[in-house]
Amino acid sequence: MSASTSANLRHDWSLAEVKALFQQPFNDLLFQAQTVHRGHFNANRVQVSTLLSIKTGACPEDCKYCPQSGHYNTGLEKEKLLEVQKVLEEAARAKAIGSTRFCMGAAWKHPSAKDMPYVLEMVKGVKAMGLETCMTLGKLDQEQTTALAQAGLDYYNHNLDTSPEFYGNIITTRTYADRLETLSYVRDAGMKICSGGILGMGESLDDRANLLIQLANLPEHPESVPINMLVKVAGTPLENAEDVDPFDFIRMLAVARILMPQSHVRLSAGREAMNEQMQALAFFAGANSIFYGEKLLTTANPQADKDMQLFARLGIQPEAREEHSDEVHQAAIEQALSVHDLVVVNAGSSAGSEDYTAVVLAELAAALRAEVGQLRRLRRRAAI
Ligand code: SAM
Ligand code: DTB
Ligand code: SF4
Repeated sequence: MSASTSANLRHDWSLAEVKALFQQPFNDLLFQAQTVHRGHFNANRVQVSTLLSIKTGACPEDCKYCPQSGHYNTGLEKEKLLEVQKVLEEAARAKAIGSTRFCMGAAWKHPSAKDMPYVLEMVKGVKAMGLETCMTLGKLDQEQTTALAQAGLDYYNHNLDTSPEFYGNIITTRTYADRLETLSYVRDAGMKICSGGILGMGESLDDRANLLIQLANLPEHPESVPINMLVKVAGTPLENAEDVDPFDFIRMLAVARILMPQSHVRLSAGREAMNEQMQALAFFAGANSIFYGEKLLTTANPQADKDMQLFARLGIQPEAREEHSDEVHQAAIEQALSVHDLVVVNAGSSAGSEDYTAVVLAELAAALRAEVGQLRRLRRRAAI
């Protein structure tokens, strides 16, 4: 397959074709995936997103993999919807460690009318910080989808999780058709789709292939395709599920890359159980996105500095944030001014050879000292 233009994107994959990709010798599959990858992306850049659970636990759905389902006893402390300010603080932390997208997840069947205004405030606030915004809140209706898009939501995450055939073994409280409907609302509202699945729930090769076929045969490929390795949580029905063969997990990433050449394929949950060699192989297979920061929603993720050390050893650079319009900068400054007395705007250039931050801050401090001195003199004069 040629790996150059979007005209080559296919939406008509058959099970036989996709299984043939999976069943190639490992090196042939990886070579093909890496070739496709290089045709569409800089192979040494990886996008980094940070997750935050904005509403944890007591979910009415019965997803057998999920520590947040109220149907199972996983010992998780349930929490109410976080306050907007707290979410913005966490987003600022994510930005400070170099994340470019902030993904907010809620353990809901769907958002309620009561919660929507807060959720929309979160989107606006995070967007104003210059971060890409992503939410995963369960099923949406059309009105909610439009409201999220208007608030500035960039991505909506809603996973198909597995094949339509295997789905009923994992979830009974929400249908596959419901998930496809939510995805179509998200697309119609002009947002980007993040949708993928989980390996390690006892699914067959056909199920893995059929999940990827469902995603690739959508009218447009999801821009982001998270491939999760099941995190086995005690108390869930899948706590003792059989391990996935690491090479089969890499094969899944490689086939996702070949089927959806322009999408970001995310090496998603489960990295705590993967060694660095396996993660390097995942990037070679075409994964070019990760969740970054020490926590996923409720379970552990590698420490941020460990990830940066791995990137450095592999010569990988985190993907830069997208360029933003003047309006976005303006909104970010206004948002900062609404909570702080003093906002320092430091313009820089990625093309520069030196970091002038310290010089700019020193000059600003001198200017502020002069200003304060002048104010004091004026006050003294007024008092005489
Ligand atoms: N409640 C919303 C929903 O399900 O649409 C959003 C949050 S939910 C936790 C998001 C996704 O996380 C799930 O669709 C699933 O793919 C993934 N996930 C949840 N628990 C997981 C686990 N133990 N291991 C791997 N992935 C998991
Ligand atoms: C996705 O595909 N994986 C993320 C995100 N989308 C929302 C969630 C992983 C959750 C892992 C279990 C937990 O931490 O609760
Ligand atoms: Fe609820 Fe989402 Fe977990 Fe399913 S995956 S139980 S919908 S939080």
